[in-house]
Amino acid sequence: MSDPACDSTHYSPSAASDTSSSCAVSRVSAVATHPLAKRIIAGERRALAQGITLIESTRADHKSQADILLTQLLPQTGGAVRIGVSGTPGVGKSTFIEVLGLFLVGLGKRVAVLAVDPSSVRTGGSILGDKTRMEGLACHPDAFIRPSPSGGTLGGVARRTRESLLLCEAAGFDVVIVETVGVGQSEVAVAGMSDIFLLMLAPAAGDELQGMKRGVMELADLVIVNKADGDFRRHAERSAGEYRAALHLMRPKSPHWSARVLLVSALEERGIEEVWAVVQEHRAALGSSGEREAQRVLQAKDWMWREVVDAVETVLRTDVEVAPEVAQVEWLVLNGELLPTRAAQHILQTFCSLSGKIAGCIPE
Ligand SMILES: Nc1nc2c(ncn2[C@@H]2O[C@H](COP(=O)(O)OP(=O)(O)O)[C@@H](O)[C@H]2O)c(=O)[nH]1
Ligand SMILES: [Mg+2]
Repeated sequence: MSDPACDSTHYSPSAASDTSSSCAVSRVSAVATHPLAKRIIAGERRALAQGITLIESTRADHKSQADILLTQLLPQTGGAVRIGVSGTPGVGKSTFIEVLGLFLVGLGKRVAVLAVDPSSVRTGGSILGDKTRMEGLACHPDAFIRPSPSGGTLGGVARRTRESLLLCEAAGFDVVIVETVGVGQSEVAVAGMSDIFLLMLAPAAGDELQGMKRGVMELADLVIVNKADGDFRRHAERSAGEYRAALHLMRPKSPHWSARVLLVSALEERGIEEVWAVVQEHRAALGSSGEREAQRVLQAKDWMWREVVDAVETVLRTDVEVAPEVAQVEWLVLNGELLPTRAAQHILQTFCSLSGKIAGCIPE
């Protein structure tokens, strides 16, 4: 189990001393005064779980505590290999992450697994709810598994996962794996918080390849064709060839890296070492060229803008005075009675009139 006692532990904000102002822009503080900060830096799993619970909380006082904690921990972050893993349900992600995770802890690494799954509220369970497939890893003292925060928009879930990732880094995890189901935008979100993005595919017939979303392939640094075993083996080999050909036709994601394709059997634990070798090769290629740092800076900037856009949209859609007007303008656009550009201008003007209200409107 992934330390359920920790996961369900609710952090008590009363124990924390909120010394900094929540409105002023505070720069990164070198002093970790938050009661959880030192314990997280010391690698205490329970404190890490409590920190993540704080991040996931929707209570305003918890939010400001989480901000303080994150700001204090920021200098300790950035040290992990951030791996994103995506693929359709049933492709074998959980099985693969379990095997890869155990391989890595076997190498002496500390491994954290997080999930981005905005559907968890609808389906009633998280993609990491199937812990049975990660039992070995979940029990390991050098591993930490955290299911997707339940509920909310993709933006909200992604933000909390990004922040949890930073906490895991502050806690000294060497590798953070972020898993997501292949549901369009969540892949973009996960690719936007990873150093390397692994797309896991099943052995497929040629026509399935045709139907595959090109955009998702373009995000991949490494395509893993899983289930290359038993009767699937031949299919897997042929699919790998087709994926290679498809990738060849796409523009490489980076001047220093062209996407690879590997065959894996998570079930038979084959191909795992090769995956890790490619991750390291990718790391070396992007590290020496300075691209990884540049990519992380860009990701942080994108994250900031995502936050701004999400917050603005939330205000426009939820504010009691403005939301009905926005809905009406939207309706006019839907009926072809108003140009989208005019509608946008109108909505932005309405937004400007709201400036006094914005401060308290951080999404979720
Ligand atoms: N044959 C075969 N089956 C696999 C492999 N990896 C996973 N599976 C099976 O595929 C099913 C779905 O696996 P799971 O890891 O839960 O997929 P997820 O939904 O992507 O997380 C399970 O029945 C696994 O046992 C593999 O490498 N080979
Ligand atoms: Mg799974």
